[in-house]
Amino acid sequence: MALLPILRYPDPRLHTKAQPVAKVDDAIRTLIADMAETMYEAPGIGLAASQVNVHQRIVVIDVSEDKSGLLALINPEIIERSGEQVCEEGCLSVPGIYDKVSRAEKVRVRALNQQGERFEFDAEGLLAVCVQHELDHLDGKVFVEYLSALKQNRIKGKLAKKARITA
Ligand code: GNR
Ligand code: NI
Repeated sequence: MALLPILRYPDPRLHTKAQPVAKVDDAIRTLIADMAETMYEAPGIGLAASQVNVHQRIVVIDVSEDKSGLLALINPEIIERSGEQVCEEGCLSVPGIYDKVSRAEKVRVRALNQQGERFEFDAEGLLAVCVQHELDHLDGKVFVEYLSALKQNRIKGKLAKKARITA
């Protein structure tokens, strides 16, 4: 097991479009275990491979309170969406910044599991938000891009200042 470094916005590598996983093998399963460890340690409720500079379509999610609900999704797709909800979002790649984003209330997701088998599930509420947030990462999109240009510039300024202090 290993903790992986998380890219910080506005790192341009966060805008890379991830490629589909061609074969679910031990290297992919090891990456998923390391991503889960990194997510729990952060702590966060989701992590996309893009955030650890691996540009393959893999995400881990756990919205449970006791680490009992790990979901690993390979090549995930949203095949149905309905309704609307506004949630205060945060992101491990944009530490300390929280703002409201409007998303679908319910989604149906199709993905491969760690055995390479296709499965589908319905998500709503926070799980649906997290799925949409993570799939955006795989397409190179960070939640702050839904905010106004003014807010995005303020966030870039804040994070740059923080990076200078921590460096
Ligand atoms: O830990 C996280 N919390 C969160 C809260 C509201 C909406 C989305 C998220 S995802 C985030 C982890 C992360 O950055 N995943 O990409
Ligand atoms: Ni995120």
